[in-house]
Amino acid sequence: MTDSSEYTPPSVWKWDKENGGKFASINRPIAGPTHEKELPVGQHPLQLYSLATPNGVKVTIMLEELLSLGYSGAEYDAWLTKIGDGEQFSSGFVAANPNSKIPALIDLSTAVPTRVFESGAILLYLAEKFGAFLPDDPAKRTECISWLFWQMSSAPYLGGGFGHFYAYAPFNIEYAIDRFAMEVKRQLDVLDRHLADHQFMVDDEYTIADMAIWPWYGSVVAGKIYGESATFLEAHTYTNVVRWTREISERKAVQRGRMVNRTFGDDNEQLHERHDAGDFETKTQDKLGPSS
Ligand SMILES: N[C@@H](CCC(=O)N[C@@H](CS)C(=O)NCC(=O)O)C(=O)O
Repeated sequence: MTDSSEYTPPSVWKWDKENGGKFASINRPIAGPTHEKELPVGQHPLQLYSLATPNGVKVTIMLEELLSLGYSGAEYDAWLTKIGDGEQFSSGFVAANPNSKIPALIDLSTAVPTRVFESGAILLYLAEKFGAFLPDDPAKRTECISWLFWQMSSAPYLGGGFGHFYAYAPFNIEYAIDRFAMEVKRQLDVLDRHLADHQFMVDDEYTIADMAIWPWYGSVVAGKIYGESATFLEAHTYTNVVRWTREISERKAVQRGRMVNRTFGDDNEQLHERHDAGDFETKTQDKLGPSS
C-alpha cells in the first residue's frame, strides 16, 4: 500500500488482502459463503439477523414501534451477527441475504418462509405487512417512499464515503475527505430545509422514512458516529435536523430498538440478542456481565 499521491493504478487490479484498512479482514472482491453454518431459529414469526449499526437499527426500531402499537405478529427473535468475525459469510446467512450484509429478515409466518434483505426493503415489507408507518394516501405514500429511497442511495456517501475516509482509512486523503464532507453537508442541508416546515419527513406523520433516515443523519448531528465528525461538519448548524433528531430520540420504541444487537457503548444499553420484550429489563450486558 502506498500514499495516495504516489499511487498509479496497474492495468489490472489485484486483491491486496493486507491493505491496512479497518475492514481489511472481512472485505473481499467475491461473494458467496466462506463456511457451512445454519442460522439459529427462535419461537417468533420474525427472525432477524443483525447488528446495531445504523442499517440494523432501522429494523429493530420498526419492530419495536409495531409492537408498541399492539401488532403481536411483529414479535421477533433478534440474533446477533458478528460481521467483524465474518458471520455474514456463513451458508445460512448467504441463503437469507446473498449480499452478505446485515440486516436480514426471515418471515416464518408466510406459507413458505419469506426472506427479505436490504434495510429499506425490510422496512417496506413490514410496513405493508402490518399496514403501519406507510401512509395510505397515495401522495403521502409516494413522498414516504421517495424519502426512503433517498436515504438508501444517500447514506453510502455518508458511511462508505465520508465516514470511511474521515474515521477509518489508514491515512488521511484530503481529496477524499473534502469530496465526501461536501456531499454530506449538502445532504444535511437537504434534510434541514425539508424539516424547516415539516415535523417529520412526511408532514406530521412519523413513518418508515424517519426510521430509515434517523439512525444515519440523526447520529451525525448527535455526535454519535465518526469521532469528531459533528464538529468537523458543523452539524449543530442544521437546527431543524437537530430538532427532529431529538424528537425521535425521545420515542420509547426508538430507545428500545437502538439497544437490540448492540455490542458497543454503555453496558446497560447493550442487548446482544432479543427474544422477548422482557429482555430489555433482564438481559442487557450490565445485568449479564461482560463475558456473556
Ligand atoms: N444497503 C444495505 C447495506 C447494509 C450494510 O452495509 N451492512 C453492513 C453493516 S452496516 C454490513 O453488514 N457489513 C458487512 C460486510 O460488508 O461484510 C442495507 O441497507 O441493508
